[in-house]
Amino acid sequence: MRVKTFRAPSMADCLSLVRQELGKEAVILGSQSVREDGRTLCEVMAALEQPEAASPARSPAATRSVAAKGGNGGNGKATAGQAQPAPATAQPGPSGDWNREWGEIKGHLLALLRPRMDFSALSPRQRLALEYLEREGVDEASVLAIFRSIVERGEDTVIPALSRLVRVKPLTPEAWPGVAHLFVGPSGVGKTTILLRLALAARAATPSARVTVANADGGRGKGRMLLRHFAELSGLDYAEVDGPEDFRRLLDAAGAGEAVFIDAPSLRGEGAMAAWCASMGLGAPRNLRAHLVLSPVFSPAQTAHYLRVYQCPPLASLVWTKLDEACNYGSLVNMAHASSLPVSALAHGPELTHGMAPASGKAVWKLLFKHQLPGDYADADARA
Ligand SMILES: Nc1nc2c(ncn2[C@@H]2O[C@H](COP(=O)(O)OP(=O)(O)O)[C@@H](O)[C@H]2O)c(=O)[nH]1
Ligand SMILES: [Mg+2]
Repeated sequence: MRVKTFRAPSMADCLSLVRQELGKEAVILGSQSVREDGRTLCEVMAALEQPEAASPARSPAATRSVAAKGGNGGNGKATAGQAQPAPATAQPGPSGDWNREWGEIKGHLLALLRPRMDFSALSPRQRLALEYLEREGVDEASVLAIFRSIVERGEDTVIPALSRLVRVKPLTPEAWPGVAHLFVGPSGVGKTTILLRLALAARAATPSARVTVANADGGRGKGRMLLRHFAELSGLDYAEVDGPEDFRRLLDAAGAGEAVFIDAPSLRGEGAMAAWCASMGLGAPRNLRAHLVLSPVFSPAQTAHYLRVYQCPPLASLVWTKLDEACNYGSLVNMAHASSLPVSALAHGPELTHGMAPASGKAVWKLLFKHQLPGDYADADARA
């Protein structure tokens, strides 16, 4: 989609600029009055669905404006009817700056939509809840999604809209039957720890079942040693995964009922995990599910970046760790919205024997609204 803002002294002038530049198919996203050099201008944001085949020499700016009669504040460059660039690029570039430009487009759209998010359409309790979520670091796009969801359905409370946005799928054998689990995410976030916790939980739940922990982290010594050591101490099977053949074997074992948990390497660069999956023969794996392990202590920019690094075909859920070290939990909502993935597990301490709970709606709400960690109350209460 190509998005541009246009400025002119009147709405009619603006629309004629839009037609001239984007054609009859252009969609008007919004309009507002703006002050420029002491003059009031009309600003229209318009979009064209069809991407341009080969755009002409790309201008560094995408806001076109028609200066009001009488010039543009004395520099004499712009006159009525003449397009004048202003600093607001919104046309996607050919390569890696797509994400930055999409961020800008979203910023423009949200700025336009924000005035339409009229909190007076909500009940006082809903308003308080949304204002609270904003203070908790829930971003504008997510608040807007919740607001629209409530208003469209005329609901009385906030929780149903939040539940549609932040879905949960507990990381238990019942909810994920016959699949192997791959834990992906940045170094130090707690992948090996959560994997071992889950393996120990699987062992405790069914002592007769075979439970395998596997290291796919190539040459990384420390995580591998930790895994191997704990596997030996706890009677878990241990495996090294170096290529497609090893993965095939493990996936077959998982399909046959074995509990399989695999530690993935930390990677760098957007798209890196998808490339790694392809190199391991995991382009479209039948029964492998990857879980992106993140912590709310990361900044929003970092969390969004990790989603781009670790996006891959088997990615199926988000696991949140180090909840005990965070001061708010808005990122759980933001990432649920950005990724459309359910939350599957919540980790809240470094100990292996406890400090992890399969996700439940109630556990997420308690965290978000009361800052209560899953370990602060009985498990049964979290699942209620
Ligand atoms: N406070 C806290 N520490 C954690 C949590 N999960 C893991 N850790 C600690 O974080 C460090 C890195 O964990 P590790 O599992 O090795 O991370 P990995 O590099 O992603 O595999 C270890 O010292 C863990 O004990 C958690 O939920 N809370
Ligand atoms: Mg590790």
